[in-house]
Amino acid sequence: MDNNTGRFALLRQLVTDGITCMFGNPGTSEQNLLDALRDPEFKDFRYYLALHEGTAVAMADSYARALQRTAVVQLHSYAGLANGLGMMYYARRGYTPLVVIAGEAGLRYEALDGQMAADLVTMARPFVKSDYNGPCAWRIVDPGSVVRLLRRALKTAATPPMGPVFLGLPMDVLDETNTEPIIRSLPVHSIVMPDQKVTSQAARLLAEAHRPLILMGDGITASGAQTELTEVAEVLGATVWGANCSEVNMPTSHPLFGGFTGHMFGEDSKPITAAADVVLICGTTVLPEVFPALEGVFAKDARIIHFDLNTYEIAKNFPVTVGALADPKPTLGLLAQELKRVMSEEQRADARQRLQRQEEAKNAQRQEQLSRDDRLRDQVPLRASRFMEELAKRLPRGALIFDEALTYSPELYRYLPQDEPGTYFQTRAGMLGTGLPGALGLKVARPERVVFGFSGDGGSMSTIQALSTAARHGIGAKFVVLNNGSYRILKYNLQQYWGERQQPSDQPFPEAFDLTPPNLRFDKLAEGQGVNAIRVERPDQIAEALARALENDQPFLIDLVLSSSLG
Ligand SMILES: Cc1ncc(C[n+]2csc(CCOP(=O)(O)OP(=O)(O)O)c2C)c(N)n1
Ligand SMILES: [Mg+2]
Repeated sequence: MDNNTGRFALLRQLVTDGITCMFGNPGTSEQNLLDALRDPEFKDFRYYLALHEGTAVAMADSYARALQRTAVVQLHSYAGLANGLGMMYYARRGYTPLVVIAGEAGLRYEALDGQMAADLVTMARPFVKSDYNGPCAWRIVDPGSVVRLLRRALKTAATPPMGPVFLGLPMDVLDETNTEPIIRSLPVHSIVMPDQKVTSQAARLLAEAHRPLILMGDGITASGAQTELTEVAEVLGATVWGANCSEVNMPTSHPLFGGFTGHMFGEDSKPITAAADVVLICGTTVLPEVFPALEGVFAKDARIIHFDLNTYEIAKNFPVTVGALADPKPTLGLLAQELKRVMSEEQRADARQRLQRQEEAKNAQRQEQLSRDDRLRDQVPLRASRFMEELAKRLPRGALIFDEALTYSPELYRYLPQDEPGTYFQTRAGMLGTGLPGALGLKVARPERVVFGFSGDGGSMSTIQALSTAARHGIGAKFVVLNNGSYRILKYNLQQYWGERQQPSDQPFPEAFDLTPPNLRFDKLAEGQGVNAIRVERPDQIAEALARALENDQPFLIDLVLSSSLG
């Protein structure tokens, strides 16, 4: 093969940057790139074939999250890009570093408006990360700038605040001779801290709080600031709530971890946020709900402190008292020191009391939930809590979980606390179908670990072809499909809508909220794609199903038939 063209240079740059694989779905306008991948030079580079672009991007997202490293996705022309855009938005909301590439027929055809001609850069722009210069989507138009632009893409994706970027690859440009040097691309260092005056002011305000609250999200994990965040919470006796929180940003079994503010309704999070007199916000958006509250989110005289690497999020919707460009890890570390220095004996005693009260309330609530689960343990149709209880007894230490359990996520948290950073990953941004490919990306990233992915029946049907990727590449993730025959979450949400309008909650739901008929058989859908599976309908079948799932390192699916009741 004539290996001095742009397509080879592009692959060499990826390898130089430590990229060892690509997720994708090819078409004719990427044939030259796929053809180059056959060269023995790239024999160690893996191409994971996904049979839908949503699956490819979602796999790349969780792979990048698990390794905290940029992932590369290859899509086909406008058609493949369009199919992948929803998952790119999902990655953007979670700051996942992705380089998405897509081929085009060639610059020489520009004037002809042929089949598949489309402005890929404009299509990608609303779905990629933006920086100072606008949305990070580019197209290579000169054979001497293939590597230059790829390096820019790699650097930009990995520079905080991270996110997906796009690069359009006209075929003819990649077929030209390329002599660009291949040099490692490095992210821009961004460990920045506000100056001492700012952290001191924040510490003073927080020390005086009677009802402090911390709102945090995935910016904590991106910075590796879990320990510092927990320390600040402990010193202050402040309850911590996750918002846009899809990773282990704080051990969830910690007494001061309050829970998640939720994805849907501002009216649900308002009682939490409005009760505080001083709020520390770090590494999150305020607030990420679909229907956020427009007013009254914070108490009238509350002091708001927001430290973030994404300055766009600071005071985006509500005024703040102190806002600063800040990397969470060093900034929270310094803040904890400063708090210890300035807090009076009385303030410390109050903080200890708050911690104790919160611990008691959390324990009482947990006991109540467990005894409710206990009453439902033996029910048929099954309750998710029974399955989670049995799984918790058998799950090996260090196992990774991908959670698109949606309406069953509370049961998942209850039995499988998320305490160890890097072991738990949740869907976000309202994107459906992340569960199956999410588990696959985790297993590709961490093949030595057991990986469980949870997904609803609705979510699973969106990306069901992910199972064929598992079988083809021998990716031994375990899938649990929570099969309740419905889009159950839509029913809860409609009930809330009715409630807000003083309408009865027992009206019939739209028929489109039910997935039955037909009676979906996920065990058969799995077997038809080369993945072994079992259907579980009764409590006494759970143990065997889990034993089979865990007996080897092959992919395996559990079709868990659950009660669809809204209780
Ligand atoms: C691409 C896309 N289509 C539709 C929706 C709307 N939606 C959100 S959740 C949901 C249903 C989820 O059902 P399932 O996965 O079965 O979980 P359950 O609610 O039953 O727990 C739908 C249709 C969406 N968020 N994204
Ligand atoms: Mg469902």
